[in-house]
Amino acid sequence: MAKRKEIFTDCTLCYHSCGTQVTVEDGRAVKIKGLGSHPLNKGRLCPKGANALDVIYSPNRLKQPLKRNNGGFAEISWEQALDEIAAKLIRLKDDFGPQVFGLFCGSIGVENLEMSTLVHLLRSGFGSPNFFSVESICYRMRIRTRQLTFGRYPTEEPDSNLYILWGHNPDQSDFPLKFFMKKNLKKGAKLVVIDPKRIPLADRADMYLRIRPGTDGALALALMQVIIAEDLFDRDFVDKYTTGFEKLVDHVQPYSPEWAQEVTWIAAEDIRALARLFANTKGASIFQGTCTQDQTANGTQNSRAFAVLQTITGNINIPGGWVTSPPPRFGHPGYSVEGMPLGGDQYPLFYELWGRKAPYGVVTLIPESIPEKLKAFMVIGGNPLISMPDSHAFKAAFEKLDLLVVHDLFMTDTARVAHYVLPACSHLEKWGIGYTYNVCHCLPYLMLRKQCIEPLHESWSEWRFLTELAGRLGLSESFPWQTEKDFVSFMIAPSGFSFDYLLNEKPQGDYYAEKKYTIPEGLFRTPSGKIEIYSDELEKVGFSPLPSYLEPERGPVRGETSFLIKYPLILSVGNRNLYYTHSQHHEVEALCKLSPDPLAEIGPQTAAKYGIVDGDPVVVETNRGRVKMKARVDERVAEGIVLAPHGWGGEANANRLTDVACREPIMGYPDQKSLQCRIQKAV
Ligand SMILES: Nc1nc2c(c(=O)[nH]1)N[C@H]1C(S)=C(S)[C@@H](COP(=O)(O)OP(=O)(O)OC[C@H]3O[C@@H](n4cnc5c(=O)[nH]c(N)nc54)[C@H](O)[C@@H]3O)O[C@H]1N2
Ligand SMILES: Nc1nc2c(c(=O)[nH]1)N[C@H]1C(S)=C(S)[C@@H](COP(=O)(O)OP(=O)(O)OC[C@H]3O[C@@H](n4cnc5c(=O)[nH]c(N)nc54)[C@H](O)[C@@H]3O)O[C@H]1N2
Ligand code: SF4
Ligand SMILES: [Mo]
Repeated sequence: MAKRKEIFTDCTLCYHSCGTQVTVEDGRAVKIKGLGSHPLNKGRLCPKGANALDVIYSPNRLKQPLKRNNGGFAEISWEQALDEIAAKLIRLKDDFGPQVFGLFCGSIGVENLEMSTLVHLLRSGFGSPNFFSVESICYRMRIRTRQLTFGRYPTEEPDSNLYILWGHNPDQSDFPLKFFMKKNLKKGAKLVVIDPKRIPLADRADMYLRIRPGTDGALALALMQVIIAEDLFDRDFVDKYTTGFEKLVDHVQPYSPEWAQEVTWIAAEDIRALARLFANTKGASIFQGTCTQDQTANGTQNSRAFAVLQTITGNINIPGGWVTSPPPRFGHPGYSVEGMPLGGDQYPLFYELWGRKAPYGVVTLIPESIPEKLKAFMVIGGNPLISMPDSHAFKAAFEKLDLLVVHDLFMTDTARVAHYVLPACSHLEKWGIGYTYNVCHCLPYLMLRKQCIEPLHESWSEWRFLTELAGRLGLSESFPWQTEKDFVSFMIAPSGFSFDYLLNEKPQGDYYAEKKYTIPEGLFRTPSGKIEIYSDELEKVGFSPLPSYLEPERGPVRGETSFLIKYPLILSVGNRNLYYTHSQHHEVEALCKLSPDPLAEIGPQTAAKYGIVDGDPVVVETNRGRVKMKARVDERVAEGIVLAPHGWGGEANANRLTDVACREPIMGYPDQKSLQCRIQKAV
């Protein structure tokens, strides 16, 4: 009789970490379904999660270590790969110092806590400060900025009375939030959508504001202006918990709705109406695009403005607002952050706040740093040649490396230019931690990620790979755990749960903390102990201490005339697609059938102007390159803009269009949401 087990674990095919139930028969996972008792997804799975077994058992999985030779790859043993990689790293360290070794984790790595912890251990043991991740392209900016304002990181509650989807489209990117919204909208919650595309959710919204990409900061300033001018702010809250409000009052005077109308394309009356709705709703929340608002010229200041709006409307630590529930506490193996990562001097606020140094380099600086500053690079759970801005610049730089190592499940575009490609375990093949305290879901919930099946082929987990490599580099002391389970137990311990408790008593996971809506003394860990509407820290590094607005560098206002004539359309790259996570899952047939083409979306008038009809093959071009996609002509999309998805490979890789040199000035993020392009029918 077949040996059958039902295992509760999480899905890591995107960062939401939904709960799943996996049926394992004779050592093979045969079925996966949503875990009913998990508070985030409550038994549901998105199409990616539902097809997870096709990812795990894909015939395209990497099967054994590969070494580049004569333009191709040869299969080698793990031992040979590790010996050669270690020897090369030691030589480079002897010749040039440890800092020439850069390490990169993708999105799976940021939220995949044990993966990034292990990578940090290797980095710091080796002596390099140069850890990179999607942290300098994704939502670290919002974390930093909320820390700056509140001294901690409050997040959006999934149950809200007013959802302001500000460049965030849960239908595609936030599967769990969709269901919270559905439930609350039925109960009478209100919905506002601020987006250059009238996304389907906007059809049932109380207000839809069609905004010019990259101008969100201007809208935010005008909202503040109205809320203050019409005396709609929460005076008690402001008096009790904030500093700098008086300066804000003077500061926002010039930013009238009429001014913002010119900048944003949104009617002044709509701006007034939204200000009133927001200020008059308790339990309202800005659901800030998870990277939309960061990857733009005004990124840091956008996030600051949202934090200030939540504050002056009194929507902090009340049900439905932004809430400061405690982040999970995990074991910290005590790795050092010595030496400054790339960009620490150029973008000091990204690197350091109140003496606390962040172990992240700035990814936009990677291409220009190779080969002088970086000579060896390791990519674990990421695909930067597709996911990072300016693929041409990244590829040209990676080709100059003395050593590039990729640890992945698949032969990615990045792996193709590597010297060594190492097969990685999927999440069902290793132990780990799944937690649910992230972007838009303030749910302090923790689950043990269980090893459900033995590693397939010759794939190794990060723990095994990095422990073995560390041994060869003389860094065994940094990796003291005998087994992966020991390591995960160590990581879990400070949460208050033991490994055994989460394995045997609460396999479905458990709340590690209680949410509290109070504001006790000392909650806001800023220097003033208050919410800092006026930020001395921003002032110290030479930027506006109050929320401000900067036009996109390449946009219609600041761009040079000749450039704008050549590239007349606004380009925003990176709208999410429910069926894929970035460059992943394109090998799953069922998903490809549901979403077969990379679609460049344009409005009907724009299409007509360039002689394009729906379904035409088109070329989109910027100053950095060109891509081929299929036109999607849709009246939902504002005229004069092109929305292009990222994550597709080859000729449809939209990061051929983005520019590593076009950066947000405070934290160095790439502008991917407000570039300029042209579009034409492909011949
Ligand atoms: N299926 C799937 N889900 C994912 C991911 C994935 O790859 N696939 N990636 C995950 C990750 S890592 C992240 S960071 C998040 C990203 O999540 P978000 O950044 O929230 O991205 P989207 O939900 O795609 O929403 C972007 C919306 O913003 C609009 N938009 C574009 N430019 C602008 C602008 O300048 N201003 C405004 N107001 N709106 C604009 C777009 O039209 C679109 O409707 O998604 C996560 N979820
Ligand atoms: N133009 C544009 N570009 C963007 C964005 C945008 O909005 N516009 N969004 C950006 C954002 S917010 C993000 S977060 C990044 C994401 O950037 P990345 O994280 O680099 O993108 P992915 O394609 O998800 O790459 C993850 C890789 O990890 C591998 N992998 C999966 N699981 C494991 C595992 O357990 N172990 C190992 N070793 N490997 C594993 C996958 O096979 C895949 O190759 O993309 C960014 N790129
Ligand atoms: S949203 Fe989908 S891919 Fe992401 S964790 Fe949940 S089921 Fe998995
Ligand atoms: Mo992201």
